[in-house]
Amino acid sequence: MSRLVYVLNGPNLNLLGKRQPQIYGHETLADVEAACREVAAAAGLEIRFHQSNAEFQIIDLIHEARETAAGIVINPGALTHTSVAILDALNAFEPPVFEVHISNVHKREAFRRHSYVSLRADGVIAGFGTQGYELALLRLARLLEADG
Ligand code: CA2
Repeated sequence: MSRLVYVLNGPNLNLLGKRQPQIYGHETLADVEAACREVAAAAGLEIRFHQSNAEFQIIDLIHEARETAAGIVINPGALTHTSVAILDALNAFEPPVFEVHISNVHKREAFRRHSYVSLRADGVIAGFGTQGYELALLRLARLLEADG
């Protein structure tokens, strides 16, 4: 049984730790990747960690995940609020999908409260900072254990 999890990050998340630390904190995306790798290794998961500013690349990665992955953790960035195409790609992916937002999107502008991805996600984490990625990976590991 696959223990491979795709951790996908959308537009502008490459700027993490470099701008707007009051909203997104001081950790860089490289820090997030390192923390995810540590949690994944301890939980017996393998991860593929990606960031792209291009919607089509995220869709291609979701398609790639369909072949091999046991789950997806995705922070689609602003595409959360706009992308029916990412929703459609996730709808074609059967294993669990967890949506992560570093900030509490419900405490911000009204347009951030709507997520196309939440129509597919099995769970949503928002406002837990970059720790949200780690929590989503732990949940996936638990679900995979239960599956045997
Ligand atoms: O809170 C989140 O994780 C978001 O997905 C981040 C997106 C935003 O559009 C969503 O509404 C909520 C923005 C990602 C941009 O990240 C930056 C990080 C540092 C500096 C500038 C942008």
